[in-house]
Amino acid sequence: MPTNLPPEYYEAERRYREAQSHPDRIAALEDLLSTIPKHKGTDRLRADLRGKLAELRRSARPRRGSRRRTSPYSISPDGAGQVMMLGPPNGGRSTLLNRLTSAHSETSAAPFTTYEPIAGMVAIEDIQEQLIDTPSIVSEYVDPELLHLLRRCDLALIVVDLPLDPEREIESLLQILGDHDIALIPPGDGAPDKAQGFPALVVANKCDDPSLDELCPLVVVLIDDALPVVGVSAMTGYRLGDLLRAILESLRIVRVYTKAPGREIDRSAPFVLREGGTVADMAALVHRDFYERLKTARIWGTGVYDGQLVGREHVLHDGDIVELHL
Ligand SMILES: Nc1nc2c(ncn2[C@@H]2O[C@H](COP(=O)(O)OP(=O)(O)OP(=O)(O)O)[C@@H](O)[C@H]2O)c(=O)[nH]1
Ligand SMILES: [Mg+2]
Repeated sequence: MPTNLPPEYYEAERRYREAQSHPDRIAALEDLLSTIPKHKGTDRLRADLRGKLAELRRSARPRRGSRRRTSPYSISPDGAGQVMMLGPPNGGRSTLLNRLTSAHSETSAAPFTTYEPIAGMVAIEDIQEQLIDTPSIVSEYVDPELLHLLRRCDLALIVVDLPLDPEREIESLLQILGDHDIALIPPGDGAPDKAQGFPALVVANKCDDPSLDELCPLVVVLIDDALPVVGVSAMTGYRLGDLLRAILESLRIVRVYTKAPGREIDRSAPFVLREGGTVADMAALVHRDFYERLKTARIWGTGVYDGQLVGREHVLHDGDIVELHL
């Protein structure tokens, strides 16, 4: 037990011990945490208490239907890609989720409002991708399940508070993830090699006033060009369109449209492949039979003449139109 704790700590600790109900215990533990000064000597104590708080919040969730508890982190992938927002408390992740999707996540000026992940779907041009809001990441405690979910995602959005201290927030987050062997890298060309690092964009939020835009290049310099930065305002909607385009580009997906011989192109819902995907990969998305029986395809699009006949291994490009021939 660190010796230099303030008197409020002992008072809050007493209230915590005496709390009778589950919600009271959670509230008292939150109070208790806020009384502890942040320094090396209190790291262990804060980590223990944050772990306890996470456990209390988890067990406070209502159990629906079956008695078996499924983790809120077991989110099934949906849409063309999974994008996970990460960040320190109060960056505005939940406000962004609410703004961009029809999902709802509670927001507040108080930190640590979000205590479990919440997913929603965002429409970007003609595709949908999954956007996940998460509890904030602080050095004292990182839920291992959050890191598992991150590893299964395609892209991370590091959401920081632009007017506050974005470079410190980014550096601290990189440090915390680094401590868990996760390096973030700019979304590069081609399919990401997750052994090299995890593709990420920085979202500098609360850029409510366009004059704050000037701060974004500064952030880029301060973080050594390590990750691309997009300045947005979840509150006013400023540059959210740019953010969606950046997400789409970073996901490195290829949208392909089908056409039956002699028919119109079906532009209603593209087939989505990863960059480098072939005609055979696309046939597999249509139907297993197509994948097995496909011989050739006609393509309209990039690097081919209109209606060019290609084989199964032909690599497709974004916007290509494909007529499969069995
Ligand atoms: N001025 C301004 N305030 C914002 C913006 N986005 C969010 N906020 C405010 O910032 C506070 C925190 O927003 P949240 O969306 O709850 O932040 P969060 O990152 O989900 O925070 P936790 O879940 O508590 O870690 C709220 O008071 C929001 O109204 C923004 O673009 N501009
Ligand atoms: Mg939140």
